[in-house]
Amino acid sequence: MAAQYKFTFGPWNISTGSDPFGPPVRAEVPFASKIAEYKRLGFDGVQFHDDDVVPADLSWAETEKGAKAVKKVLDDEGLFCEFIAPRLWEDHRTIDGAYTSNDPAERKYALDRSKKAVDIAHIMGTKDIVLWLAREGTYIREAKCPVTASQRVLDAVNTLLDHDKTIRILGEMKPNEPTDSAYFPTVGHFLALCYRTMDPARTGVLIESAHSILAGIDPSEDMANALWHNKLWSVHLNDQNGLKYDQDKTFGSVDLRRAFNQVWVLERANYQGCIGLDIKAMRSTKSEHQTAHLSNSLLLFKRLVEVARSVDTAKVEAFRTSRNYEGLELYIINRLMGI
Ligand code: 3MF
Ligand code: MG
Repeated sequence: MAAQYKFTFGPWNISTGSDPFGPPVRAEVPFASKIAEYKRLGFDGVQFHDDDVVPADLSWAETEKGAKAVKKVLDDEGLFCEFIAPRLWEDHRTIDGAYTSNDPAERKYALDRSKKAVDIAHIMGTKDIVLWLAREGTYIREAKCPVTASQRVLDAVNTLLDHDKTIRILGEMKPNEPTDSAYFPTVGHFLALCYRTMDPARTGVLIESAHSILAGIDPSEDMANALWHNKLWSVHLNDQNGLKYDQDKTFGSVDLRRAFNQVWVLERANYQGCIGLDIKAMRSTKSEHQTAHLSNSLLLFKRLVEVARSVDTAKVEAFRTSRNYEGLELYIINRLMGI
């Protein structure tokens, strides 16, 4: 079943378990061993940051050589690269943000590095560039001009669209963390930006469940609206227990109904993008179970697809016609409980 879906995750989803309050609890897994896990776990493709492929700031000759070597590893494993995301939040030159830093030299670094990420994507055989605007925001309102910041993000997107006329830009929006207040905090904000770019047809979104929840929006609502715009080009499915730090929990593990709603919307709208996961193992997880959060999420997604396909649409229509949403709710919950 679900043969039409392609499943992906990023190598950062197999992690050491370190958090802001404690050191690693699992050994670092070498890149080659992570790649070897994908097919075994039932995945088809890999999401990359630019520096997951090759370390940042190498010469172009070294970057090209390194990227070609990683592409060969993927080809040998029968995997594809879903997207490249410039990791603009770990460098000392992006402490105050990247495209929206107050320092022109730092803004230039961010743009140069992003263009290089586009060139890496070209070698890796993908047209999709994901922009998670991690540090494009502030801790206090007065630190940067927020109106200028909006223009700077638009200028950056246009610069990349112009740099390579074949790429697509996918904004991955998140309202906070690491900054207190992010520019373009929601999917809706970025969709509005898409229409102001030099090529709206090449700008869209990747929606992460937890990010929408942190913004107080049901992820299935965000997904449905982006699908209506024909701009939902990828997803990061996961789950989130209330308004706290970004948890990246196993898909469906907190709120099965909310997870089902996302699957329902994707299924009914004939979503064509990849099913990407962005999920962290619990810190307490032992090394021998360090990929269970990925296989469990995949299993839960597939089971929810089965539930969505088992729903009798004639029954749903009858409930709608008679405005019997109490009955419809019980019908859906019964399907989820296998009744
Ligand atoms: C942060 C995220 C990021 C992005 C990744 C690819 C580290 O909340 O979701 O994960 O998904 O950078 O865009
Ligand atoms: Mg994500």
